[in-house]
Parts: sequence; structure tokens; C-alpha cells
Amino acid sequence: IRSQKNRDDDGDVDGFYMRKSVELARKALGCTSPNPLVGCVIVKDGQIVGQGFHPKPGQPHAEVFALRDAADLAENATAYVTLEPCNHFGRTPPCTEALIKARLKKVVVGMVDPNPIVASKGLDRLRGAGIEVVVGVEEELCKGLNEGYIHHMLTQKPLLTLRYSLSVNGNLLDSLGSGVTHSGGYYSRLLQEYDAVIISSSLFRETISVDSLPSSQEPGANQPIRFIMHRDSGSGSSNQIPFIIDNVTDKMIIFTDCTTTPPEEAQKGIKTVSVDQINLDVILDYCNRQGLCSVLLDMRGNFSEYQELVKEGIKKKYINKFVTEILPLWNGCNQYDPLLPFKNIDQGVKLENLRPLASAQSVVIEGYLNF
Ligand code: AOF
Ligand code: ZN
Repeated sequence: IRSQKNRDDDGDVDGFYMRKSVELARKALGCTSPNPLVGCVIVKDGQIVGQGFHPKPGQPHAEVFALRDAADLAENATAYVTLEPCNHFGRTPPCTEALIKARLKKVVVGMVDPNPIVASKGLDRLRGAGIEVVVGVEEELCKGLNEGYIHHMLTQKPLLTLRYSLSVNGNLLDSLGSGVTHSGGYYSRLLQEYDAVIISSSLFRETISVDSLPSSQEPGANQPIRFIMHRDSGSGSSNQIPFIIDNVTDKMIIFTDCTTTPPEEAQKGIKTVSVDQINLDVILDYCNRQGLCSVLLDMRGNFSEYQELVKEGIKKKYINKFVTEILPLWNGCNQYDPLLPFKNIDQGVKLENLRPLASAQSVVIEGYLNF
């Protein structure tokens, strides 16, 4: 009776506990970068006796929290971990040694760690110590936890996602409206997952305040760094950033191609990066130097503001993921310019692994490119 309580109806015991571990891992959503989200449960005689997740860099790994929770009950138990246990001394000691010391009988792993200093060495170490190891349980779910981390580990580049919202008649929306940005909504949860978000300064009128920046509404959310691109208007009248900034936040950086940056007092402590030309090479290079694993290109308002970045992103294969949100709105004829007309369907760039999601507010299509 006891063991039946902790399994799905179809008897998929390993899948059941791995999904529990994924749920635990998600508790630290937005807090672990550049480290991955990792969850772990320890199961003995059909009962969960220990649980843990990795809360943030520098803190112990998921397995360590779960082992502490299980204490002596870990002996002869099975551990379910969403990511291969590490076998190296980083900021924390190796989890493999902790699992061996606690005398686990079996370790079930969601996915191999793409980190080259781990990459199956953790599995080998456990097997070498006589522990039974199973790999690849709920692998897709576990990979979905850490798209940015995996992509960054394998390519040394951040995952770049292009996001935008359309009316049903194919017009790009500028403001999303509170019906879409609310807590628990797709946009709010998406923002929480990214290390940085790129937007154009044209989104703001005269003042940028912390409140007007893209922000996740999830309770206690760790906000992404906001990259604001500000292009020289070319009018020649001013070469300064023409907006006032209220409420300084360290989670905001202005990229500008204005020939002169404003005096320091006008910047009000906001970090400004002056570049010859605003492009993805510059932005992604900056991300790499900061160790950022994921960036959201949040395309809103006037498509022409983003056109060059999108063109560059597709041509140089920098854009890895598309998130297209369609709102149940028809915006009246001639009010907005539609996106560029699609002339030849065979010449389109094809997305893969499509994931359609629907809610009462919108329909979202996630798809991958160069991933
Ligand atoms: C695990 N469980 O919960 C995490 C793992 O600097 P450190 O010591 O935190 O090491 C970071 C690396 O450890 C990270 O890149 C990844 O390979 C692994 N993270 N491993 O078994 C965890 N967070
Ligand atoms: Zn570890």
C-alpha cells in the first residue's frame, strides 16, 4: 500500500520520482545561473526520505541537501537526480563522494552533465564504487529545465531567444497589456528564466523607471538584466541619451552608438556601454564576458528597430529559439504596418521541435532553430 502511494497509475516508478525531482529543481528558477537547476529525491521502501535542490551558485548541490534531509535513511536507498552528480571540486566538493559515503544502493539520473569537467565522469565514479546507475529517465523534461545552461556549456555562447507578440492579423504588438504580463502568465514566467533581456529604447517615452522595465511578476522573481539599445537618432542635434532614469537599478545596461556618452552625473549610475554599432556580436560578446547563459530578444513596437538584429541573428545562426505569442485581437486596418509579407513559403526558415501552448489569454508557439 505504501509503495503504491508514491507511483503513477501506470507503474512508472522511476519517472514518478524524477518528475518530483524536476518539480523541486524548479523552486530555484531564475536563481542558479550560471549553474543549472537541479533537484534530487531519495527514496527508500517506496517512501521519499530526503529532498533537495540547488538554490544558487556557491551553495551546496541538490544531492547534498537531499542527503542531509535523509540522514541515516540514505543507506541502501535510491537517489533520483535531474542532472548527473558532479565528480569535481568546484565551489563545492563532489556529490559522487557524498553519495558513495552515504552508501546509496542506486542512483537514477535524468541527463548527463554537458559540463566537460563532469561529462560522464560522475557516472563512472558511482559505477566504480558499486552503485547501480540508470541514466536518461525523463531526459527531455530534465533537459528542458536547463536550456540556457546546456547551450552555454556546449557552445560557449548564451542561448538567444527571439520573442514577440502578434495580433491574429499578424501585426507586431508594442505593449503587451496586463492581461498577458500578469503573475503566472507565460511572459512573466519566461522573463524569470532568462539572464538578460534586450529591448529598444523606443519602448520608453521620456523616462525610464524600474517599473517600466520588463519585469517578471512572479513572487520573489530574480529579474533579468535589461539591455536597452539606444541608437543615435541621426538628427545631429543631440548625441546624448535623451531620457531620464528614475530609480537606478543595477540590473540595467544601456548599449548606445551615440558618439558621446552623457556626463557621469546624467547617467545616474546606470551602466552605459558605448559601441560603434549595436549588433548581436557586441551584445553576445558582452554576455560571454559576464558569464550569462541566456538572453531574450524582446521584440516590441516597431519592427524596424529590431530588423537588423533579427537579420544578423538568423544569418549568423545566433538565434536558437523562437517564442511567438498570438493574442486574440484584430487590430484595425491601416493602423499598424504588418510584418514583412511572406512571398515564398519554401524559402522560410523552418523551426523544429514545435511546442504549442494555449491559455485563456493567448496562444504561444515555441520552436527551435540552430539548437
Ligand atoms: C550537481 N548538482 O545541484 C549542481 C551541479 O561551482 P560548483 O561547485 O557549484 O559546481 C558547478 C558545476 O557543478 C556546474 O557547472 C555543474 O556541472 C555542476 N552542478 N551538479 O550534481 C547540483 N548544481
Ligand atoms: Zn554536485
